[in-house]
Parts: sequence; structure tokens; C-alpha cells
Amino acid sequence: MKTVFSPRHSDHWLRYEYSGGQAKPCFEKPDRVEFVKREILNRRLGSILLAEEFSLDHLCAVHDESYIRFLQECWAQWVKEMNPELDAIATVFNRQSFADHIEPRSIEARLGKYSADLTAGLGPKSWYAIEASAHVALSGAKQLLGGEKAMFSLCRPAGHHASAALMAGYCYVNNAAVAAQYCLDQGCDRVAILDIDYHHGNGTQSIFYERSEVFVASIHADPDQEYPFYAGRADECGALKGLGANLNIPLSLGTTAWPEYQTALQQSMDAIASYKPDVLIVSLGVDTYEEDPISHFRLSSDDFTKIGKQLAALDLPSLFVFEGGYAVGAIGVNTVNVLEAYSEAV
Ligand code: OKS
Ligand code: ZN
Repeated sequence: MKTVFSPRHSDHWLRYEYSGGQAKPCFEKPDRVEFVKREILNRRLGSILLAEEFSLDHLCAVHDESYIRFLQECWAQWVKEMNPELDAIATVFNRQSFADHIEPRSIEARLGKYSADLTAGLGPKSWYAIEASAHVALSGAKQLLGGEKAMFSLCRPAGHHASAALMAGYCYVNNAAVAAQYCLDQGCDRVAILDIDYHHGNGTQSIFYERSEVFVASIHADPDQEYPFYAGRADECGALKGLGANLNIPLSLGTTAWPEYQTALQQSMDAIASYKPDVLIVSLGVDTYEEDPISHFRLSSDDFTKIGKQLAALDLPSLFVFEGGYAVGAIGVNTVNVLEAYSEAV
């Protein structure tokens, strides 16, 4: 399996993340994908291609144009109005609808309009990494449609919490959604997205919730107990034309190990098989790992091999898009375990 990568990911880094009322060092750091890249080379998974450039239209096909403009402009405006020594992050939020039609002027107000919560900020060059990450996903999709059986887009920052006009959960542009829309625009009739990150892919769900051409399935920690809290329940099945095209499988924290996970994976695969998509996009997070510092499932490194093997049974052209995973010592092994087992089984 070939990988697409961009060194521009390292343009994105933040000083702090906020949790439990505290500023802490970030779990989401540039190292993460460098470790994955190193393991890909060590294990000879396949060649590593640099991302191609794509038009911004592909991002605007799933995101509001005003939101993308905000991501581009944020840092320059933050420097003018706020403190250039600190990350650009929201302090106020638009929870009232009176100003929804207004593009706010001040950067504080714009950050609040386009942030879901305090889990996503922007640094001096974050936009360049965000754009490159979308290009990594688009390049993978292009290769797939060009005839590759499977591709790995080693995206950073991740995307699955980002909705049409909100950044959240370390995510800015929804890379998997951008890739899915690209596949449709290039002639696919139906695309399935399977999100196996530990966290519910609430951004992806919201982008495609009322559409039938993209089936979205997510296996994740129960939102009663885990971020993103406000989406991911089993009764969220899609709406309007998208009714029936959304599947959530929440699993309980602390106790979920391979037997429960395997059953959920099979259930999601059965649903995808009956949807009969032209391509599969896997939002691949490895924060389901037992030693992940922010998550509470109990998958072992060997279990990631089993995931790859099991997914191969779908026998679909597959684009793996990287999402979360914070146990940097094992992040490469766990990720490549999925990809290598998938490649060997198809
Ligand atoms: C705040 C929790 C923030 C979680 C961010 C989730 C990042 C992730 N106490 N998403 O898949 O890995
Ligand atoms: Zn995650």
C-alpha cells in the first residue's frame, strides 16, 4: 500500500491544550505522524508519495467558504488584535442565534463563531498544515480512483470532528469528507466512510447527515461518557434523504476489548456491504489502543492487525485517512499493523 504525506504538517503546533480547567502540553503534536512515517519505512509498507496541490474548491465543497476564509486569515488578525506569543483560541462562543447571519469583525468573535469548544486553536502557520492535510487526503483519493486498490493518507491535523463551519477536537478541515466529496465529484455514485477512531466522528456525521450518497458509520466511545458528548448515539440514523445512511455504534469505556470491538466492526461492515459503495474511506484513528493517554478502550497492538485483516473482507477500493492516536511509542506499530494486514489479506 502506498502512503501520501506532506512535511507541511509540522507547520501546525500549539503551545497548550485545555482540559479539566488546566492548560497542559498538547497530546496532539507533530511527532505523531513522524513516528508513523518511520514505521512505514521500517516495515516497507510501500512507497511514500508527496501530496499534490488541489484547488480550494474541494475544501469548500464540504465547508462554508466563510469558515475556510477564517482559517486562512485567523492568525494575521490574531496578531493584530491579540497576543502573538499565544495560540489563537476562542474565549467566547455564539450560543445565541441573533447574529448567525453576521460575519463578526473582531478575531475574538470570529474564533467563537467557528469553534465548537476549546479543543482546537490555531498557531502562526497552522493554515498551511491544515491545507496540506486536506491535500494529502485528496491525493490519496486521486490515486485510488486512478486504480490503486488501497491508499494511506497520513493526514495531520486530523479531520473527523470538523463540521461545515466549526473546528473542534484537534480538527479543522474534514479530510475524510473532502476525499469522499472528491470521489463523488469524480464520478462515484456512493461512498462509505467507516470511522474507527476512538472518538465519534461528529463532524463527518453532520456533513453528510441529510445525504444518501455517503454512508457514514462510526464505532466509538459512548458519548454519554466521552468527547464529543453531543453526538454519536445509536439512534442518530440520518435525516431526510440521508435517513438510514448513518450508523453509530457506541461502546462502553473501560471494558471494550477485542471481542466487543470485533462484533461492532463486523456489524458496521455488514451495513457497508449492503450499501454497496464504490469506495470505502476509513477514518483510521489508533487511539482505541489500551495505552492511549487520553482514551479508554483496551485494544492491543495485535488487535490492530486483526482489524486490518477483517476490513479486507469488504474487498472495496479503500482509502485510509489518519485521525487520532496519542501513544507515540506505539502509534507507528498500531497504524502499520492495520495497513499491512489489510494489504496482505486483499
Ligand atoms: C478534552 C478532550 C478532547 C478530546 C479531543 C479528541 C481528539 C481525537 N478533555 N479525536 O478523534 O482524538
Ligand atoms: Zn480520537
